[in-house]
Amino acid sequence: MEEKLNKVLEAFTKDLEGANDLAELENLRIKYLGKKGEVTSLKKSIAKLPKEEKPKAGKLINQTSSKIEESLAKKNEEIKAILLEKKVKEETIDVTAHFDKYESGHFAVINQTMEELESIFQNMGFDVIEGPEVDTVKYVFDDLNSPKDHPARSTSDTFYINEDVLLRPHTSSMQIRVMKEGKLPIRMVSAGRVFRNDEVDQTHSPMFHQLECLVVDEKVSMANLKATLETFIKEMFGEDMNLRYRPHHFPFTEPSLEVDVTCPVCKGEGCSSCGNTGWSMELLGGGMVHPKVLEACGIDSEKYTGFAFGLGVDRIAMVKYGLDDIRLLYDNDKRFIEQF
Ligand code: FA5
Repeated sequence: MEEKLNKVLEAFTKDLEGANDLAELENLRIKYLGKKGEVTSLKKSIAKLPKEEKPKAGKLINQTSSKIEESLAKKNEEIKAILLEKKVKEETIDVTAHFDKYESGHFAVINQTMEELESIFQNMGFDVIEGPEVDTVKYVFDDLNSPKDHPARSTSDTFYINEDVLLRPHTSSMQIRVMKEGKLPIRMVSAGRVFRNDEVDQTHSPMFHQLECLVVDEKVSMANLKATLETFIKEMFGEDMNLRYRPHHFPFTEPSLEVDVTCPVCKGEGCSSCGNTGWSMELLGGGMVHPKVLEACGIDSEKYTGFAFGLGVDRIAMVKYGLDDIRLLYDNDKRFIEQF
């Protein structure tokens, strides 16, 4: 029996050397220790041995089985280690390999301009506040002293949601909201989207942006309005920018004015883009707050005066960046957007 077992062990050792993967190991286990395996067959043959030889043969067979099992287990670990090493090598990340570049977005020009404007006014001591895009006829027209037959009230100019509620066509309703809070003095700006039934052209869009400015205090005068406008325009565009004031009419300011600045293309010399006037398109409207508006908001117009203006943020961006068409701001053409 001992001799037979030694031969089995010898054969197993040879087989084991040639085994290179886990499947081959399993085949070896079946070949030697399986139900019909060589060691198992010898075990079965014990029954035929003389009684006195049985214990020794049993012991030898068990020892052989254990040796085979141990060797299989050891080889199993070795093969697993080799496989793991191979896997790690194959899965190494090549940090120099090319991969698609991810582009991150940024604020649109309009939002950049709005933030720049707000920060200029903030530095001048103004509060920056936000307001609703959907507002009421009362705040947008009635309290702003707009006559019932004012053309801006018509449905052909303004987008109504119902009789009393509309998409604000200007940010001036924010004057009313702030004044009605009753905290004086007031120094505020409020920027955001506004909506008008305007035909699209080079300088008009049905959805655009305004920044409203309101100051109410004792002894506020037209000189304060001019000084504020001049400080902000020069801060935004540079010292060599001039302002042109033109008389105008708004129901909520008296007197009222409109403002243009030096043509950004020809610097005032006169060119085709400014129609040889040397001035930009109209940038803003403003004036001294009408006493009737102050009174509608519960402010004593004998004691307090104020100025207000509303500027077109889109047009400010056009002047700042030399854009000849407002549609560039809304077309989302990457060639344009990526320049900012
Ligand atoms: C107003 O909207 C007044 N609420 C401004 C105001 C405020 C006056 C406070 C007095 C006191 P106006 O309709 O002119 O005014 O518009 C103001 C600015 O918005 C214009 O100067 C222009 O820069 C811009 N704007 C007007 N319509 C459009 C449009 N369709 N597309 C782009 N910008 C526009």
